Amino acid sequence: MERVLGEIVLISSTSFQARVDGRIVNAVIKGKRLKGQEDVRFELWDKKKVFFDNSLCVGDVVRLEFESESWKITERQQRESSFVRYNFIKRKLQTIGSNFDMLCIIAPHNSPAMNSFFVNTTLMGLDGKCRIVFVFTKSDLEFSKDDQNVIDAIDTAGFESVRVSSKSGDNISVLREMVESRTALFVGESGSGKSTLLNALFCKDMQMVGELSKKGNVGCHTTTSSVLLSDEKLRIIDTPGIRFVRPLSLKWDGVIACFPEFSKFQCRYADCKHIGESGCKADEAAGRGIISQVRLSDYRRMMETNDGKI
Ligand SMILES: Nc1nc2c(ncn2[C@@H]2O[C@H](COP(=O)(O)OP(=O)(O)OP(=O)(O)O)[C@@H](O)[C@H]2O)c(=O)[nH]1
Ligand SMILES: [Mg+2]
Repeated sequence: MERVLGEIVLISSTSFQARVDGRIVNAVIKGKRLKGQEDVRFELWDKKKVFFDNSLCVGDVVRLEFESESWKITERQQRESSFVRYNFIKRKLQTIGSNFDMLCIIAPHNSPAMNSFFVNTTLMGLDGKCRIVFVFTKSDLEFSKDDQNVIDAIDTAGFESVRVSSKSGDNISVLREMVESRTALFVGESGSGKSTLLNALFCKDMQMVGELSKKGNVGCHTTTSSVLLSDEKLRIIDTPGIRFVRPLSLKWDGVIACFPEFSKFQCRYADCKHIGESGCKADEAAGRGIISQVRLSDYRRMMETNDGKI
């Protein structure tokens, strides 16, 4: 019996597509339960509260065997990194990609409108260490001073960012250089231009692109499942649009790691959560421009959304 390692490149409702020795094969899970390692995220998430939906995701490295004329997946290897989001329908956290070494958080300058809450809280879905780049798309469109503030706040917080336009070609070669020789995971709201950007980077139509809805100027969920696309130089995981991560049961260390600039001020109590406790210095720091007011507001909104579950 042939036994090999492969990687999951696409998941459909009934089976998986895996790349094995450079070719794509269809495979199913052998037996009822897949053997596998614990995920990296278990360090950051409260194991007692968290429910994960899927046993496999795009990017997973798996062991397969060829048996009775078909490929069977017998085991998943430990994930080096992963990205989760809360699935409102299934009421579970769902892993949408793994084993990437670059996370691109994609937000449009406009159309749909810049969503600072998305920009400032999406990093919470990441588990594992990797290069993080905020990609602000559609730079050919007009944007407001408030939108500019959101972008500036990301720079001030110390994150890497790039502004691109798939339409005019602005900075596409800069981003291509950044993603080359890496595995990049694209996450963003529906309509933010992820698939268009992927096509621009590959210089060919790899993914379908959707129009925005005429009514709300929002995306129409054109990409419906994650997919790993690659050529000799690029490896990019395109994902379906997400509204926000909602990191229920992410531990405090995981939350505060997404706001590294909050270490620039010191509150009276070391375990201050910056949500109005006495001796909290967050507002003063925002007033003095040490941290951004937008990021502090989004942080507090996220803490409320999570119902104090952190
Ligand atoms: N003006 C302008 N429009 C863009 C740009 N990039 C993408 N668009 C438009 O934005 C719309 C949505 O693009 P998609 O690439 O389908 O967005 P997506 O993020 O993949 O959306 P989902 O698959 O639904 O998650 C399309 O109408 C694109 O033509 C850009 O750089 N400038
Ligand atoms: Mg898409």
